[in-house]
Amino acid sequence: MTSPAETSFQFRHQVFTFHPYHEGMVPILSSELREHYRHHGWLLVDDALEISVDELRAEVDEIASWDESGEWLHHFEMTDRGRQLARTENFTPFSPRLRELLGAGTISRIASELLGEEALLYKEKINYKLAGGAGFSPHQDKPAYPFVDVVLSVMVAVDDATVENGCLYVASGWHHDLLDQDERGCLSPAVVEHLDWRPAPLRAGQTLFFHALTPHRSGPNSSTRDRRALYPTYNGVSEGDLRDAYYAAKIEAFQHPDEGDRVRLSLIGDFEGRPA
Ligand SMILES: O=C(O)CCC(=O)C(=O)O
Repeated sequence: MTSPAETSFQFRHQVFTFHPYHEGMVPILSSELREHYRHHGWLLVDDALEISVDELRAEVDEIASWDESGEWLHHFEMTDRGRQLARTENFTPFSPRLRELLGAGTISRIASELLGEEALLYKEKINYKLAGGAGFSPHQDKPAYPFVDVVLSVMVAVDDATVENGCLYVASGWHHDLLDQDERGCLSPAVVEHLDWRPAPLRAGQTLFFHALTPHRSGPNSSTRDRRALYPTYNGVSEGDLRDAYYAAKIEAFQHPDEGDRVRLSLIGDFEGRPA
C-alpha cells in the first residue's frame, strides 16, 4: 500500500457545455484535472449540473413522494425521529429529467473522460440522510458492485453536505487495490485506523467524482436539516451495459428480510441505520 497523498479539496472546474461523449472529442477536463483524479482517486467539479439546484431538488422531492408500488426501490430506516426514507434507487426509468441528466449530460461526459472510454450508467441512488439519519461505515464501493471491474462513483450534492450533517470523509490515494475487509464487506479496523481521513464538504450543486476503490465513510446527520445527495455510478462501455443485471441481482439478494441491528441498503453492510 502506498501512503496517502496531498488531500485538500481545492480543485475546481467550471463546466458550462453539454455534449454527448465521443472518443477523440475535445475533453472537458484539463490534463491537470485528469491527473489529479488519477493520483488522488477523486475530483471535485463545481458546475457539472445542467439544471439548477432548485430544479434538482424539485426532482428529488418528486421521487421521494412516489409510493411503494412501482419498480423503483425505496429503503427506510428507523431514527429517533421515526421511520424515514433513507434511499431510493432504480429511478431513472421513471424520471426523464434525471435519466437525461445522468445518462447524457456533462456528468456522464466527465465520467467518460475519467474512465477513458464512454461511460454507461451502472446504477443510481439518492441517499436522503434526512435530519437524524444514520451514517456509513468506512468502505470501498467496489465489493458492492458485481459483474464489473472498473467503476466510477459520483456524488451530486442536492443540499450542502457538511461535517455536522454527515458529509463524506475520503482517504486520498488508496484507489489502486481492494483493502482488507470485515465480515460486513466494510474496511477492517486496522485499515480504518491506518488511513488519513479528510472531510469532503460539498456545496449544493457540486459534484464529487471518486474511484469505486477510494475509501470513504460518513457520519450521521446530527443537524436539523436534511442532507440529500444523488449518486450515479458508471462503468466503461467495454464491460457492457450491466444496469439490468445489477438490479436483478440486488432484488434477488433483498428477497430476505433484514437480520441484526442494521437495515440493508446495499450488497455490503455499510449503512449504519436501524431496521424500520
Ligand atoms: O451518503 C453518504 O453519506 C455516504 C454514502 C455511501 O458511502 C454509499 O452509499 O456508499
